[in-house]
Amino acid sequence: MKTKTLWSSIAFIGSIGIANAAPVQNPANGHWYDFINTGSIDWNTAKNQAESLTYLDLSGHLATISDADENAFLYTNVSSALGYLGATDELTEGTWQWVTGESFSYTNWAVEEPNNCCGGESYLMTWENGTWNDIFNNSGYTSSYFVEYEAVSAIPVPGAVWLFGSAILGLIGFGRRNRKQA
Ligand code: MFB
Ligand code: CA
Repeated sequence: MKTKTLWSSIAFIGSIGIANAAPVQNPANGHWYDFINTGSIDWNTAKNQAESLTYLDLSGHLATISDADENAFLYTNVSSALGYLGATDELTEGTWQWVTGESFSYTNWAVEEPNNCCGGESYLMTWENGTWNDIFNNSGYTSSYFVEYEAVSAIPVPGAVWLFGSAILGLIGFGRRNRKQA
């Protein structure tokens, strides 16, 4: 093999390591997930980046984990490498919150975590075995994040729309009752 060919092969193989694969869908909830390796990133930048991404018209956010199945799906089918997840206790130390506002009930902390180590760690990351660790915003431990794509459902419906909707349903119900009586 010529030296030049050898070097481009090595460069190509090297690039596979940081190439980002296509999102994969979790059949359990229909959401899509991806592992984005940036080379270097802090948690807050990863959060902003994830929220600027879309896939199939679905909005991205740092992945949030509801249960053991979702955690296992991520670890098994998306990546077993170190990456940020969408939770923080930066507002109140010890009170973890998902970036989406979902309830923080399921956890998969590694032994002795979260330990708020070394002056304070407030951001969530995975270890290679899918367990969780609290880490600094910019620790250098990971340069990657997990993004989750789903339809945004949290758009508040104004009260007037509900009133109008119930009025229409009321009219339909009234019409039906009248027909039955006739
Ligand atoms: C440790 C972890 C500890 C801290 C530290 C920065 O692992 O166990 O809780 O997050 O990293 C090496
Ligand atoms: Ca920790």
